[in-house]
Amino acid sequence: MSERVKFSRSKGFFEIFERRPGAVKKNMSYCPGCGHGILHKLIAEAIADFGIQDRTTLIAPVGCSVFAYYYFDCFGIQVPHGRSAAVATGLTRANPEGIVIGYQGDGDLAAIGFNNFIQAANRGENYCVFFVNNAIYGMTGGQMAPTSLIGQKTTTSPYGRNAANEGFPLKVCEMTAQLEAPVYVERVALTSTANIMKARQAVRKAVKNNIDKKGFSLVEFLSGCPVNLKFDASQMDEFIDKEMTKYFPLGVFKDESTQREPNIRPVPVYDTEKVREAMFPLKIGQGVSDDYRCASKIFDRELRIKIAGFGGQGVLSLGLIIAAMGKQRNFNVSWLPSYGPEMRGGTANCAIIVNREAIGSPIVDSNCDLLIILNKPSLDKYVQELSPSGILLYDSSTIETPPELDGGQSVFSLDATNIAEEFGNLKCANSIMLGALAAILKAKFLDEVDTADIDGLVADALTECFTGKEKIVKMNIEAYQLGLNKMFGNIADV
Ligand SMILES: Cc1ncc(C[n+]2csc(CCOP(=O)(O)OP(=O)(O)O)c2C)c(N)n1
Ligand code: SF4
Ligand SMILES: [Mg+2]
Repeated sequence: MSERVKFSRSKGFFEIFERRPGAVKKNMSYCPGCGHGILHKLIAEAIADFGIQDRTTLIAPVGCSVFAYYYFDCFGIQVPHGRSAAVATGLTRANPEGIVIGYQGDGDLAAIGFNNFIQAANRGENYCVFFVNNAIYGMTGGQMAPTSLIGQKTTTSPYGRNAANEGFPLKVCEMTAQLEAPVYVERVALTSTANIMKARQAVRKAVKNNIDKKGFSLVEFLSGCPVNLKFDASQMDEFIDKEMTKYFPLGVFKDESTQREPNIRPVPVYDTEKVREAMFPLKIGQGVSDDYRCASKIFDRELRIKIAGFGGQGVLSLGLIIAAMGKQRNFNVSWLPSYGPEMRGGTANCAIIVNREAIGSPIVDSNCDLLIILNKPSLDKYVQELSPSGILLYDSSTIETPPELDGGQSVFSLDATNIAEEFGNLKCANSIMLGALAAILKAKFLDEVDTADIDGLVADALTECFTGKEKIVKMNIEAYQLGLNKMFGNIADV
């Protein structure tokens, strides 16, 4: 006997569910009587009928519908529990021509993902959410959901949900409809044929809104989970129609679909040059090519730097400038400030790591390659962290006695605070120290190319750190030059 297929499945589904592991490739994974299968069919039909398969992405949640992408013949993405709205936002913003369907259960949407969901609704993101309210956590074996009814027994509310203990079931449609942005909010039920036909219309309306860029649409589906609620299929429908609808009334809560104009957002920028311009403001001095990487030996391995002084001496901003220099030359950098009581008169410090490879930890508490110290308490506290081959640079206007070191470290000093005072701005002591550091690097550690590059690089980093503050940038470049020249003088004297 030959097999004749009278009704084939919608074109919105794959013919064969090849992505399903194992031998079963024709059936879905849902239990008999489950609402997910019915809703899948309505969505698949709508996608096929609107002819949008090639530009639709269905976001599968965590929950029983986690494998929705096995079935729908469109783009599919499976996201962490509750993160549907965040991913939908990225998808719709990055590709405004795409159709995005967020498919979520009550645990996924109304518990772990509620903030993501409500914020996306409030922003009027252009996508549609299909919310399966089966009043239970189906996948994990029947725990109480935010939408479980008062009195409903679940594995985590064995005596029945009690408003005094667990609060009231969340009315997601009612809450969403209160917001300005959403265009369409409706609750339907996946029970009788008449209800399913209404649900079908609701699916289509939401998808059409998405096609027309009308903004955020939500359809809530009262849906069966006969396995966890311990009903047969007809008892399940009766429970939904008689009990659930008492608390979750069906109907349209908001529909401005016809009044709304398309919601057109600014076109996203993919131009890498524009992104670079936005991240790195206009450069002063000589730029270098994008892929330039410092070739001097000193950059062959991770550089671990600590800067310390009194709060207010510009310790943290000096660290930021050095980190910006590394960033501008395509290094990985970390900058870890230490705040707290130290900002009120004690020692403030920051750690900077510059590395061609990934940085494991931003903490510098040993093996420090470069220690820049602006006051005596910091010297006492951090000098033991210097590596045996490290460089110590300290401010001799605040530290009178040079430290005694027993290893092969290099020690340099400059009376930066005094110089800053003469210069007319004490706040510039940090840039004077930066000049001193550049002089040391140029004289002892950098090759010719890096030596020629560093002044321009400092200017670029200052411009980045003080965006839009041209006078401050100019003043700090002058202070840097002053420190550089004085330090060169000191090194030459030695
Ligand atoms: C971060 C995280 N927390 C918890 C879980 C466990 N978990 C998996 S599914 C689920 C609830 C699913 O319920 P619902 O969203 O209502 O979907 P249903 O299965 O009922 O369709 C939970 C809590 C998880 N997978 N990930
Ligand atoms: S456990 Fe419930 S929600 Fe999950 S597939 Fe079965 S009936 Fe559907
Ligand atoms: Mg559920």
